[in-house]
Amino acid sequence: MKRKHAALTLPVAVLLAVAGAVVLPGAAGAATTLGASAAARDSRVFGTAVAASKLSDTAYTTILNREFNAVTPENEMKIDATEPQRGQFSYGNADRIVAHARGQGMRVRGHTLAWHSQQPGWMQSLSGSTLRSAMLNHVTQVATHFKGQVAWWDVVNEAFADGSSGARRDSNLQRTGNDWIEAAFTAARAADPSAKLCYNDYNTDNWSAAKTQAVYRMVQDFKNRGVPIDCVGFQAHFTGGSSYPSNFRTTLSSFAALGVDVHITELDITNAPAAAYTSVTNDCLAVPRCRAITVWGIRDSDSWRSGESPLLFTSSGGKKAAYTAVLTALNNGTSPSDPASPSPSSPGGGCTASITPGTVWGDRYNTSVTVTGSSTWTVTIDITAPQKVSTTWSGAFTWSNGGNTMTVKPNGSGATFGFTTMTNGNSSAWPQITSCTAS
Ligand code: 9MR
Repeated sequence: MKRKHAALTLPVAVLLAVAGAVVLPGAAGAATTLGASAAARDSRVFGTAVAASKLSDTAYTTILNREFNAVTPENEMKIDATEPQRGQFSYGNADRIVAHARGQGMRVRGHTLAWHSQQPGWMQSLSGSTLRSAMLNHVTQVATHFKGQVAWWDVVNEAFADGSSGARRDSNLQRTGNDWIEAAFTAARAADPSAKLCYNDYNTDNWSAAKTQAVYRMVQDFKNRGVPIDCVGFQAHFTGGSSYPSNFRTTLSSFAALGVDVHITELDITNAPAAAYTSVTNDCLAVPRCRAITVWGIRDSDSWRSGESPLLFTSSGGKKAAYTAVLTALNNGTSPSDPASPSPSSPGGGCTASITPGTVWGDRYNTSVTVTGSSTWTVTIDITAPQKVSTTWSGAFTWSNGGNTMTVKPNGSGATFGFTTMTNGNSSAWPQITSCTAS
């Protein structure tokens, strides 16, 4: 896309920038790192999972220190790490990560105080009221140890069942009584009143999934009853066969409407398609209460699913196309609460065309475009070869430039049209609106 942009004549480039339809890469003021760019979008953070064992790897810390402004200890704050023997706490590795983060001015997402998994043997063998009080003591001790150093805690992790039941996950903690989650939140609030307290889960990204709806109802209930919850984490592991859902933005905005912040907490995507990473980033930017994006590792070799190469940096530390896509989306991004945002109805060519990314499959993805400012419009969009549009809807489409520039006019079905693009092996480009002209 850079080559295409460089070929634009200056007046066209200026017009497009003014219209808010396109911000050119490298435009004045564009940030050059993920953390700095997220910070410029209404003080968001861009974080990564960090392993204490890698803090001695300078290739790793060079990227960490340069790119990120938040960290989540990948395993070092889990129950088996922090209380390996009952009543004996062990904070060495977690403290090392916190010290590194603080030394770099990064914030820390604590992960996690109460979870059915990675319990030490002694906890696995407890049940009933003994387990309940051991769990609450753990929450209190760990949150107290890190008081003032952890900005957000994943207080409870993964407490809902997969599938269509919408039920709680069966676990020794769940069997202590349905109120174990709110008890954990109340204990965490008492131990560290200034930390933001989150519920965190996976497979809760699709708004229509039963699990998502069940978590939503729990958060709604907590807010109604005054249980101290401040935020909800969406892991966004689009790996292992799970794919990015086109209604993710609806999920984020619906939870935010309950009065909680939302975080994308463990993002990774199989083969790191740039289009899907762009969509996730834009979804967060579109929701003012989406305060954080965290990727689950730095280089592909750091990933828990390294075979799927799902992260933003290659194993040797190079920036992947997905990295550039995320940085570009952050730099182009607007947020309703961002005072620097261009007005969505800014004039330019007399109308504004905005892209909403749709479903992404392995070989193709959907895009829809909504035009505001005029009912008689002409929108031009560039597709980068070898990508090719295979299906269109709700507009009158014509083609030029060997089939890679499309011109769209209204066809009587409204102001939103859409199309499917085959990636044909190139998953690092995405459609670019080059003009919107009212007539
Ligand atoms: O990435 C973590 C990996 O190193 C651990 O072996 C694994 C053990 O359960 O946990 C991984 O992190 C998980 C996170 O704590 C919670 N959500 C799912 C993550 C991936 O499994």
